[in-house]
Amino acid sequence: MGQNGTGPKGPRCIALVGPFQSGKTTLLEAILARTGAIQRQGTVEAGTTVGDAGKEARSHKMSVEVTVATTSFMGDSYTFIDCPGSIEFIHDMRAALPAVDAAVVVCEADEKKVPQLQLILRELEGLNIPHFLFLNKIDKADKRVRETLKLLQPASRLPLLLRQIPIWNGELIAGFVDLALERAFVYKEASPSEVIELKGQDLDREKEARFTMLETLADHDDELMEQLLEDIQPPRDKVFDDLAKELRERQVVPVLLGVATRQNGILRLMKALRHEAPGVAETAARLGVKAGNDALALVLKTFHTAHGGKMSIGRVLAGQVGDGTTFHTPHGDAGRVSGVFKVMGQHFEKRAPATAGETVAFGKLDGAKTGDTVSAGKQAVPALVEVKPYAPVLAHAVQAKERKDDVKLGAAFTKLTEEDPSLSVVHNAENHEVVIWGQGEMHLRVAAERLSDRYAVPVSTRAPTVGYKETIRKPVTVRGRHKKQSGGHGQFGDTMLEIKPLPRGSGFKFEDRITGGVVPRNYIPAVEEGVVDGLKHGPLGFPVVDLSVALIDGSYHTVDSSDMAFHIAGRVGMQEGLPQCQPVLLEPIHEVEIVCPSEATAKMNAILSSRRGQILGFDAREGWPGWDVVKAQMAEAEIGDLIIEVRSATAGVGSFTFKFDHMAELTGRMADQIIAARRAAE
Ligand SMILES: Nc1nc2c(ncn2[C@@H]2O[C@H](COP(=O)(O)OP(=O)(O)OP(=O)(O)O)[C@@H](O)[C@H]2O)c(=O)[nH]1
Ligand SMILES: [Mg+2]
Repeated sequence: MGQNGTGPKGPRCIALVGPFQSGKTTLLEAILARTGAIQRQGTVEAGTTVGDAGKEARSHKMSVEVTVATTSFMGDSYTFIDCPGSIEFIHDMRAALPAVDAAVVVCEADEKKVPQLQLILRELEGLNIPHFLFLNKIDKADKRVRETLKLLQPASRLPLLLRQIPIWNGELIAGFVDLALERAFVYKEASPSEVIELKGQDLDREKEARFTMLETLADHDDELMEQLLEDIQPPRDKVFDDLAKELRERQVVPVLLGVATRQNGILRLMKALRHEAPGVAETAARLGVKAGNDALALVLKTFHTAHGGKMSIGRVLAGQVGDGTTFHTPHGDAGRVSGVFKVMGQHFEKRAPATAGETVAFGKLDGAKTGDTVSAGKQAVPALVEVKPYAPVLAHAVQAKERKDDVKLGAAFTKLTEEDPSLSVVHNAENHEVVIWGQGEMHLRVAAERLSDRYAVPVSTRAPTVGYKETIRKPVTVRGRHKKQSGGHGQFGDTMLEIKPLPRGSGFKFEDRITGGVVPRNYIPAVEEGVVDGLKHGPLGFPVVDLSVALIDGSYHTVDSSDMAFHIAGRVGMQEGLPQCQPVLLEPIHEVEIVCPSEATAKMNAILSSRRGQILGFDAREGWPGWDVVKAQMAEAEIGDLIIEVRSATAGVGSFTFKFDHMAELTGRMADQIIAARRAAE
């Protein structure tokens, strides 16, 4: 039985989330070591952690995908989902969150990371996921915890509830007082903290902080409020019950302290999770799962492992999943489970069937994707959640280093985007470029590394081609003629074309103004095709748009004329006519909406101006106090690597969306350079 009367609630699934580099992977390591799942605590520096075991994470010393690890504590199983902190990899966290019972938000006393914290708390608040704050790295604390909380509070919509206060030894934090337990602990490295007795000033501070905690709890508990007003000490069990209730009802965010590298505060965190975090029944209810016996699971991540084939990590929300369970997804069949595995980072260990609450890997299940709802009943259960990836912000053109790998590359793209739906691949039919879109520079770099390492297709990347086009400014009437006399059958086609500019955005129009059958009707489609052919590559090197071409005259030969001859005649007419029409370059202009913390808004304006941006205005971001939206029109060429500047000016949290608006003429030196570069490339 727990200290608040609630007992173990079976297997739990807990997400470790938080700003970039706050210590999530280290915390997972500390938890695994503390609960005996691993012998020794590894470090991120030495590359010995259970998390970040993939080649890309190790080499960049940061998490680039979720790590899942299961341990047990006081007889219950706990699966932790260590999520990457970088906003570029946030989709992995967003896809995993719906299935968890609670989240531990690992953060630091760092003002610069407050917007990131806010971003993550927003996700949790939106999904109604109970969460704790774990204030990590307090070995480096340079301010009072209460000041830190003041700093962090604006990031959270819910009140932060400090439930531990530090015991200072000079400039260092030596331990903590648990305000609910009313007990003081002195940290011991890698072993349980030692209980001590509080005296003097420390005791006074404890009383005051405890009172503040109770006051916050009393905001949602009238009985407790009365007790406080009448100066009655509430029973300890009542305080624990309130803590659990208000966490689960998402009225407060309890704050715990610790040092992940030294395993300080780990046991208290585990006990808080054990006693206060909801179990799978509540989570299933939150997701709207209907009670039933058929197996149902949420796939939080799929991996294509080097040896074991595909693995789908799933939280079982109902029923039992064993070898041979056949799953369906709302969009078709997911396949048969071939092996159920306990997950420890990149290590998978075959195990017995999994029951509701457990988080395991399902072998094979080829049809499952990250985020899928999979069910084993006769009829597929509709998707419990749909996590749409954020719009991509950066693109690279990708090419297999060796031609022979082209087919393999296509298959690798499929696996890559299945594992990480925040990556997308677009084939540009116009120039045959294959472009991969993602959430930032590191995201795309890791994607390219994965193609090379995980899928054995070495690739090269470069900036994608900007969608330049060209148009004309002057009308012209031109003759397009094709005549060939070679031996027997000749070729003859003769056309007179009137080429005229059209307003921006009109595209292309073809008009047949032939009278008297000077060009027989059946050849006219061939002329049009030839003209269209001639538009593919204008005199400046780009597709030609916004013009009309009328076939006004021509002649034919009863024997030598053919579709082919008229097709060529039409194309020749365009090739001769267009250069006389004062061709001009067109560049795509997009409407861009940047979101950023307000203190970065001035910087955004400067960035936009330096990139030929036309600022349309800025506004407060709706529903996001302390954030702005800046709107601008910008040339596609300038948007290319815009995200890199936006991120660096906003401590990683700024982002943008964009939408094509119009094509605009570009003249002068810049245009000359683009045209020259195009010629050089051809
Ligand atoms: N001093 C101190 N350093 C810590 C503590 N916890 C983690 N670190 C260090 O902080 C750095 C980042 O730790 P990680 O565990 O990789 O952080 P993370 O949150 O997983 O990082 P991402 O997943 O990339 O966002 C490493 O250098 C850790 O050694 C701590 O409690 N105290
Ligand atoms: Mg990490």
